[in-house]
Amino acid sequence: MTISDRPLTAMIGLPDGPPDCAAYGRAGGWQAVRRALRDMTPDAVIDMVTASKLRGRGGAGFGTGQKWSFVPKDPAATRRKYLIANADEMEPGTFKDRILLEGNPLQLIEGMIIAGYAIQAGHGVIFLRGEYHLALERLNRAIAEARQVGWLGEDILGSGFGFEIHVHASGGRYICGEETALLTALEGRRAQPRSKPPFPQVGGLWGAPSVVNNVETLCNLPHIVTNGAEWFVSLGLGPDSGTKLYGVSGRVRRPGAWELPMGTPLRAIIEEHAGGIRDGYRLRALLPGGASTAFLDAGQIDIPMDYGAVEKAGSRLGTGLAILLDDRTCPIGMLHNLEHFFAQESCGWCTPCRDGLPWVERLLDAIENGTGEPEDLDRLHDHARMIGPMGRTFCAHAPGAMAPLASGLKLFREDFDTHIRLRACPLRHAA
Ligand code: L3W
Repeated sequence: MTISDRPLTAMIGLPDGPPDCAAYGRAGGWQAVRRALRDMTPDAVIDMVTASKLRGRGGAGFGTGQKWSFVPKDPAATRRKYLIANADEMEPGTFKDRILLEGNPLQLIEGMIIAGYAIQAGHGVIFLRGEYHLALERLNRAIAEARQVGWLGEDILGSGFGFEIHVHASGGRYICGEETALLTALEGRRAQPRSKPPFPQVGGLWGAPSVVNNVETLCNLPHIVTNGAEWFVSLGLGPDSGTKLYGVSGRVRRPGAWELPMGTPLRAIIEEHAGGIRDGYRLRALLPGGASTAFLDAGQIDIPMDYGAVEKAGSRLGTGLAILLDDRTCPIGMLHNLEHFFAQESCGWCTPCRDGLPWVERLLDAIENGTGEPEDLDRLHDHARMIGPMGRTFCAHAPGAMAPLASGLKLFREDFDTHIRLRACPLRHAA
């Protein structure tokens, strides 16, 4: 792979740490913002990003150009539109945005100026996970330097376009990553999701048109504007364009994250990049893109990791960072751990989620610890049926929580039965 085949991480991991404005420029940075602000209209930038087929990298995969196109084009409203980078990376098993934030904050800043210009927003906000202390320090340093040399502020490059960026460190709840809860939190209120529509692009922060894009999505923009939409499309191996930060955690030889062509087969990610499963273990199943995706069976690892292929296999690409389950880890224990997280992170606004998730957690706790009854399985199925589909709860939190449960109930049926019959975990029983 040449450097231009992994544009997002080409400047990451340098011996001197993240580049400053001058080093970033010497390595090809700032070309895109120059091109966009000097030679392109905002609509031409939106058209280019639409043609690149860039899709949101936070999990949902919505078309970026299409999302921007919903923002009203009122020139007088420039100061009252917002661009928000969703850097609240709290999805279990996911650590891709952290690499981009810590490794090259200027790439995100350049991407945000381009996005801000495209939608004509005067203000950008980076909503950052509260625990990302190093990223906070590096982002603030990079923003201050960019402001000092004129990449941020009034009238950038004499274009008449001005843009400012502020960093907001999150109070630390998973729900803040949901775009409408994020907006509510930014307004200084308790982070509860809002109903959509109105979508943020029309009525977002303080009611103003706002776009919320994931960090990885925004980091792709300088490369698209510099190299063109066709180049970006050519990077993907299948129907989706660009590269993706894929990752693996679990019992592999080299857990980590790697920038690879979009559509790289899951097997190659696990075996070549993560070094394969550790000796003495066997792969049983995996969550392809974070805790809120459905389990895939070990026999499905020949699928390409693109949005359509993973969906066809019964799950979602999600964040693209897989969590592996091996044959010596109890699947009920893993599910219990995941549902504990989801129950704890429910915002409490709607009853099915607030009451349903702790109930699921208690049932899994009982089964794992040998006090479960056969009827508990029916109760778990009922929960998956009742709060799994979208629309039964206020936001996607409970449906996300039910994705591993519903798929786990099918895939690990025997494990559930054995736990209930033995009144103990068979793995612990055998040890
Ligand atoms: C205008 C319409 N806009 C959809 C926009 C919407 C949003 C985007 C996606 O995220 C994902 C899930 C998990 N008119 C629109 C429209 N939009 N229809 O498109 O929207 P949606 O509703 O499909 O998804 P969402 O609720 O925004 C759910 C992932 O988030 N997740 C966690 C992710 C965690 C990380 C991390 O830690 N880095 O990313 C949890 O559920 O994968 O796919 O902007 O406005 N008709």
